[in-house]
Amino acid sequence: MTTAMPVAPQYEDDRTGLSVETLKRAFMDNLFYIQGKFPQIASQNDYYMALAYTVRDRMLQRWISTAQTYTSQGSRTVCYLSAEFLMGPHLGNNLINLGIYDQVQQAVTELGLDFQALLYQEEEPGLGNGGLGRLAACFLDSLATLQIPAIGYGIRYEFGIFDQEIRDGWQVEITDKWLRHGNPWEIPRPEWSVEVKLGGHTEAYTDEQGQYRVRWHPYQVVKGIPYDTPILGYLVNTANTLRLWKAEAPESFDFTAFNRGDYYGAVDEKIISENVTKVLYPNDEPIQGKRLRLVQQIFFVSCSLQDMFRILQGQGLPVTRFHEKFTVQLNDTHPAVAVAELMRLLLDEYGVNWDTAWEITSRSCAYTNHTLLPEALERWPLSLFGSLLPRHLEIIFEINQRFLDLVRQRFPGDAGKIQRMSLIDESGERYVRMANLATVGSMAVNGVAALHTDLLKQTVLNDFYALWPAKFNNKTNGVTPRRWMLLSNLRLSKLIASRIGKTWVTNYDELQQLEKLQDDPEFRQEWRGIKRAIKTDLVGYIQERTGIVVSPDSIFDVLIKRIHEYKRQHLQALHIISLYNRLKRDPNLNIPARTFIFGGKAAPGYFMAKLIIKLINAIGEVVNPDPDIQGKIKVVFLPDYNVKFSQRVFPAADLSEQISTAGKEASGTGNMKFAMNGALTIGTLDGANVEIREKVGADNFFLFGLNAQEVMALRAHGYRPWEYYNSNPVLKEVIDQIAGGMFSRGDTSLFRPIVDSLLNHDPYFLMADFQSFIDTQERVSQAYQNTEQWTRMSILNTARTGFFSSDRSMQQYCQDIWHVSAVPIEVKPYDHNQA
Ligand code: 4GP
Repeated sequence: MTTAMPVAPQYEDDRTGLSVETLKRAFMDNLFYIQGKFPQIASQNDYYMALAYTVRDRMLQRWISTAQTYTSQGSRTVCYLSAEFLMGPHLGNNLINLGIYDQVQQAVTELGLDFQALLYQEEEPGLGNGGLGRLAACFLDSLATLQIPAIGYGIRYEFGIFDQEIRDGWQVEITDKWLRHGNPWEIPRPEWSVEVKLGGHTEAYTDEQGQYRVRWHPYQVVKGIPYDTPILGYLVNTANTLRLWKAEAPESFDFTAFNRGDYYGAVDEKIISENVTKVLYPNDEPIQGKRLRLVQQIFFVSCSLQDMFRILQGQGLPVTRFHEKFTVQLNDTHPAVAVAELMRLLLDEYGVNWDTAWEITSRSCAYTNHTLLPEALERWPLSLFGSLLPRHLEIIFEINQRFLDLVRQRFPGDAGKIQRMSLIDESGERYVRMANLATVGSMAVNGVAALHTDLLKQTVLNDFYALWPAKFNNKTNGVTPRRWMLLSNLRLSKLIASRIGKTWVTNYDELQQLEKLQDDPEFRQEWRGIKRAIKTDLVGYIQERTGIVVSPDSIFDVLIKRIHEYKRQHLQALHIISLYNRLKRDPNLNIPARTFIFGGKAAPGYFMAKLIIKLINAIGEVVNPDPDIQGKIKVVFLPDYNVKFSQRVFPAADLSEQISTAGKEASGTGNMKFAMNGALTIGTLDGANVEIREKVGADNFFLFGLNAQEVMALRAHGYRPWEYYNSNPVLKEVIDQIAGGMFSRGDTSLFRPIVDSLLNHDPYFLMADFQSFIDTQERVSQAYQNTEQWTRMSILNTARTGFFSSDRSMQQYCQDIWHVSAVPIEVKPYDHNQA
């Protein structure tokens, strides 16, 4: 019997058409056929889902055509390995990139629904902590827009970064159940599942050709299932893939246990396996001993590399051409075990010899460092590493031996160097040093801002730089203009487009053309009008979330980012108190009103960071209701900082706080988003602030504080923070007030840890930078009163931040590190009956 292929229905007009009428019909169809609902009983989430599927349907043609093209052309592909992808809500971004934002808004509105509310309904995938994960998301957007073949590989955490609530001024962590209503953007691909081995022991043997080989007998096997999400470029046909791995128990294992009659054992196995991708680890906490975290790393790395071999072989290419087909970017050290895993796959699974395997591995991998903080440099206790990855440890030993031989040859008799450069830290308990592994196994190593790369070369990786200077390069971060301008600041984007056209969205340097408008009174007025309208929106949001009433005419002075002592949120707290004291003494002080807006999560185990949140809220409690200061200061801590939230805040800021201790912030990317949206920066010479200041001009940037050299010198010569306390009455008063219980209802113990830290160690030099910060804030207040001049500076900030588009970053990676080029995609109408 022959079975005829089913014939696809012929639509009168394409079911993925873009006319408003087709969109409306598709939306109602999806509500009916996918959600199984009709309007009378549909929830807001049903409507959101119907809309999301309507949009996804319009992306699939591009997605499939992209995959077909890459397959048929065997395109060289960037594989971006990252333990975090902080994508933010997909819907709005996809509408922008498809170019159908206006039509869809119209269709939804004509159906009687609130378009903005539907956009806001999306539960964002919080699969990252902060900068590093968000950077990965911006990079994917840019790669697709530049039509570069790329796959983002990561982990599909069931629970992303916790949601934050503030109760009685304290942070409370709530589990992030982002998947509870389903995720319309992903497609599972169980047919491409792979298995990852863990634990057990290895055994050497000789194969038929007389070759020395190693077999690994694992204790446990975990199955990885890929979930794919399309990543669409802006107004191009390219739709790349974000492939996230979910862990499950392999069926074969369940069955063995089941057949033994051990039903519960089988179920246990399943639970243990599924735990692997349960939860994202918050950073800024010691990772030592977090076995599951190491399991997550090897899990997603192994899944991803095996997936690449599947693709390679699917294209009929030999494994020895791996490095020609793929370039593997390691986003920090979290995926650094890729060096050992790629070696293992080549040696043990594909029988390649050591030298060839090493050649392939070290020509495939490249490593991006994101932090100089010593406590954040990953190292795994050797015992833990060996018990989980016995074969990888053997391989790492062998890499190390060969590598140290090279070092001895180049630097004879330098035992210190050998000790520092070894992949194994032997100074006490033994550790595997992941940054050293990544550096040795990579063809390129980059920092994320000019200063950071310099410091990397001079300090943390200095020995490696001396050995391989050409390996090191800088790639200053960038952010995508699609999400951070078009989507989050549509009003400003439209104003810009009305004057210089629309091509700036992908040629960001074109924003420079705004410079000629800096003195145009009408343009300035429109510019101000937009800022004020956005601020007014935020006023409503602040009131809704916190109950605090603020004025859109005050300076919106914003500090949003992870809470960390090096980022110095508490320096701003000291500033607020000093300003409060001045106003109490002189209520008629001639300064503009300020709204101090904070947002950010603290790692759940980071005591000081959580205490800083409490301090900020405690200051607000005292200051906000005080009638003496006539509303001139308001302190707001907005809870649950995430991508969705930040899209409201960046465009509303007048002043961007980038006040980390110089030498500590690798780059920063929030600093770029603020400046693009016309906020002026007050900042130290740290991370990418240095380059932002260079680009926007020193006159349009409020610089304060010690630079990185000065910080190092002060530390080296013996820093005595209490001397600043003793000699500066303003600072002394502020510290005494915190210590004396003024913000803790008389409790002198609550904020003691902050006070003690500042007076005795002050590892982040707040005391040293205090006066400079206060003076510079005073300059900000004066500058704000000259409205025309401020507007001019704001326009110039936007006009001169073209460099900070992630399109530029990605172009540089493509040219200097990856050597890949664009592959334009042609979309052929899909013939349902041909496929
Ligand atoms: C961050 C850095 O702290 C930040 O300066 C940088 O802009 C960002 O990476 C992207 O490069 N690091 C992390 C982390 O988020 O988890 O180490």
